[in-house]
Amino acid sequence: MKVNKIEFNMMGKYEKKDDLSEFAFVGRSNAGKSSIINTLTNKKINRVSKKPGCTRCINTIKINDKFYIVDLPGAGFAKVSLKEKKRFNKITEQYLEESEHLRTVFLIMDIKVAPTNIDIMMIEWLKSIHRNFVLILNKVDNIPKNKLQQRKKEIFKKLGFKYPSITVSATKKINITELEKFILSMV
Ligand SMILES: Nc1nc2c(ncn2[C@@H]2O[C@H](COP(=O)(O)OP(=O)(O)O)[C@@H](O)[C@H]2O)c(=O)[nH]1
Ligand SMILES: [Mg+2]
Repeated sequence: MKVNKIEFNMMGKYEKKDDLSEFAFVGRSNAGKSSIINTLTNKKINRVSKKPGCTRCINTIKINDKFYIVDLPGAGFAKVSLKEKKRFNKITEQYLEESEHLRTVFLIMDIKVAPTNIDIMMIEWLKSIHRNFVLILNKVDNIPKNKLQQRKKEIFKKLGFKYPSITVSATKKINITELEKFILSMV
């Protein structure tokens, strides 16, 4: 993605300042959320945006004064008690429920191990609040080409539905332009 201008902001609570479209990224820790955002924007955003004490903040990344990438905290999700497991963390939930400018949620999954219980819970939760979402099946470079269709079949069979998805590799830059096109078509 050609990025001429980039602006970072961190919020401990969702507050909206303008009418630009937003695209949120969520995912189980280690699925590659940061890598995808970095590859998409050609920037090492994590290095700039990770402030100590703000792991529970929403990071917004304003691109070219046109739209926002919203990096949502989901880490710790796996560690919470069983009772709480159906929930994202509070700030992520509040944002997903309240944002009026959120076009799509990208749910980052590791294609090799997907769907994990956490992936399934996130999908169920997004459905329950009627949010549009697209599954990003990341790390496709870990799957042999001749096994890819089978792997995807297994994933959708376990999910019980063929949700919209984009298969990518952040590190090998595979299909990232598909993700880019999708975003730009909805800005
Ligand atoms: N093989 C492979 N590894 C990846 C890919 N994307 C991310 N990773 C690795 O997965 C690990 C977690 O990535 P990171 O972006 O920090 O995940 P996050 O916790 O979801 O933000 C890192 O070691 C990355 O290098 C990918 O497309 N292919
Ligand atoms: Mg990360």
